[in-house]
Amino acid sequence: MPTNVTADYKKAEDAFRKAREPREKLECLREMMRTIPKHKGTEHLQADIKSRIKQLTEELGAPKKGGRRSGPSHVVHPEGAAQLSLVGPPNAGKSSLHKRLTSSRTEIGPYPFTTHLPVPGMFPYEDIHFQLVDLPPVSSEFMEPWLVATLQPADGVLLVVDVNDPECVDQVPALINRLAEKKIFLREHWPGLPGETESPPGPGDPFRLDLPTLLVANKCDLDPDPEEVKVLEELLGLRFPAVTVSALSGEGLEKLGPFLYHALEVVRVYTKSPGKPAENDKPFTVRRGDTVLDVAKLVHRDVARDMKFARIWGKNVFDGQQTGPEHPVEDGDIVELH
Ligand SMILES: Nc1nc2c(ncn2[C@@H]2O[C@H](COP(=O)(O)OP(=O)(O)OP(=O)(O)O)[C@@H](O)[C@H]2O)c(=O)[nH]1
Ligand SMILES: [Mg+2]
Repeated sequence: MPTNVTADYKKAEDAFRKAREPREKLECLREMMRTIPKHKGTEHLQADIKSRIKQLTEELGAPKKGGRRSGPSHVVHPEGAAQLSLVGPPNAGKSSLHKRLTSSRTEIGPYPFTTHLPVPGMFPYEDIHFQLVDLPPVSSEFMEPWLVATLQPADGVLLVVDVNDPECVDQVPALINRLAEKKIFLREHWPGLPGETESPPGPGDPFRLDLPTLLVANKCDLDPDPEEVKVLEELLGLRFPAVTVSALSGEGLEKLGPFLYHALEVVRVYTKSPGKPAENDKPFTVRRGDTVLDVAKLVHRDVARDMKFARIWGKNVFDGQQTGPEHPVEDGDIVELH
């Protein structure tokens, strides 16, 4: 990362890191390209930004000069409390899990490489949803080139393996390496779990992507030894949090929702209008540390812009307490935006 960049460039890069929406990311990339000092020291970065702009423009389906786009979009617009990608070797049961958890119609097959395109689906947990994206497999021989773009909006990865398959000892490291070559790093640390982040925060390569990862040991109906996944991790020197499940019998799947909810530090906020009861059925979801303003942004851009103050009912406030936009919200808070 060249140090002699301008404040404007740094600002654009910060915005890029924070942006979740693919479209917003594209705007930030364009701003990075506009503001980057054009000299020898930034040539690499300029090339990197350009190729990302090209890739994302194509993925977002901006029509080409000829009028039609080249193929289906591979970028899934994030929805719900968080977006989790199902990554794994061929035939591990990613699609079976997706179907079971989200009631999607993703294709399942007894042979490898059944899934060819990303398939989104919503996985309900209590009164919220997590978005699960079913993906084609990653193997030592092949990874879809667009997968890199598809993974960008993800908040985390469910690394699905079939521990009964002896090949997974080779498949998992191969998959981790393939992704790492594309600057995508599967991480053991989740924000809501104890432990240190492995990559130091602060400036670095704007295009590296660190994804908190849960190891999902599938097909436990075939070998119900709960130690199997520990043996695998031991063997491979991995320390991902892990769950043992069966997409077939449903065993162990009840652990997924609570895990994601805690590990991602999801905070549910219910909004209400003055003089009316709270809308208790459909919370807005943010993350620990997020503020009243972040909630307002989810309600509507104009609401966020025009908001003066809020009244809050919840655990850490007295009933109807008046707060400013920067007040951090707590899970279960009821917020009235003014
Ligand atoms: N016994 C058992 N079989 C399973 C389980 N989950 C998936 N399978 C079977 O494993 C095979 C592959 O399942 P898929 O869900 O298509 O696997 P995938 O990981 O999506 O495969 P690709 O799309 O090719 O990467 C199918 O025959 C499934 O029926 C499970 O929990 N237990
Ligand atoms: Mg599949």
